Amino acid sequence: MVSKAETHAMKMALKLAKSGRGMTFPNPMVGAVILDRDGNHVGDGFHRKCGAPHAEVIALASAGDAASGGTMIVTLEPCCHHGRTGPCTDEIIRAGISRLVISMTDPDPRMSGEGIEQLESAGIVVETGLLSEKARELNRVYLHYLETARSWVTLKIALSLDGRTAAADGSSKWISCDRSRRHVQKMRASAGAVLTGAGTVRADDPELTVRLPDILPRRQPVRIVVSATGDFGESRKIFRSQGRVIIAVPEGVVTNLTEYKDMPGVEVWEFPADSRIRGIDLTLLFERTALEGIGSVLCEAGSDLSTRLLKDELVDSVSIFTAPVILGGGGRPAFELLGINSIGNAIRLENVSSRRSGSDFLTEGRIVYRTD
Ligand code: AOF
Ligand code: ZN
Repeated sequence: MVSKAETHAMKMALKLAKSGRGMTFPNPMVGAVILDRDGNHVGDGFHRKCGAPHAEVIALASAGDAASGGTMIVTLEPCCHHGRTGPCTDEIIRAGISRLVISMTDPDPRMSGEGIEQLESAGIVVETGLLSEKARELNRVYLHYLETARSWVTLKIALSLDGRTAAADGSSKWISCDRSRRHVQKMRASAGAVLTGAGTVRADDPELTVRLPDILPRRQPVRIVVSATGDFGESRKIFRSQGRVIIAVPEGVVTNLTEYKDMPGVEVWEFPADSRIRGIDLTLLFERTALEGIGSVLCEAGSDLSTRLLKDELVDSVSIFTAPVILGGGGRPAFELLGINSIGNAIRLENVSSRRSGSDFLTEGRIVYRTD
């Protein structure tokens, strides 16, 4: 049984965990609260960034002696392994915690369910599963990485009411309203990287930076441009802007890229050329971004790249802005053919939320690919 005070404390721990957003990957966001024997809040903590002390250790330090005989409420099963830091289970036992309320178990393969076992053998009463759906949603990037070894990919699209991204001549400024565009800036600021295709770079010459003064990020997100040929036309803004820019290309086109390679902040990532596809294998790209510590990638691209991402089952969630504008059949579609011939094969979103965004609507949801 979990008390009201413990549920309240778990909500607080989840909120605390969020303070580490964008800083913890490939580790999870974790928050912990300590209540003393009488249920008073005597300590709390969260995981600030990868490599820094775990939430449990910080909470114990802030509670000091008051932790003895108390309850720890923590959003993730405490670790029992030596990673970059020592095992939290030892610290919890040493501090004399008598009860532990955990939201979700830890799928880290180094754990194999042993964290809880160790704590129980030390005589600590353990409750698991409180608000676990919330904890899993909070750590979806971490969970996804453990499952796939890839970054989480969000596809962002701005559409007219009739599902078009641009008029027949390609013009699209500005389909969505000012408020939605500001929201996109926030999405960029909290993403590990922003991804686009060379087609968009050639057509729009974008910077893809975060520009609003009130939401200046600690750092600009990495920008990634995928290209099959290394041809960016006359567009140079993205490469000349501040921050890190990655050009992802198949091996062999690098000779076209000498001009960019020497620009400050610009890197070229080469991937094996594959004659069956034009360009690179995007699965490899997202494995590499994950290895480089980029947990989530926001894709803002044209229909070619968006279609490929969906077809390759690499889109994990979508954020679609729908604006009160009609462009008609000549307008550009968001996707090319996806091989969906019947409604039964439609791609359906899960965990869908829909809300107003100025004069637009923002629909967000996950894409779960069928395994059958
Ligand atoms: C965190 N922060 O607050 C908790 C974590 O390399 P390490 O030592 O930081 O270990 C990372 C693992 O520790 C992580 O995969 C997860 O299993 C566990 N819990 N990690 O970064 C925390 N509680
Ligand atoms: Zn730990």
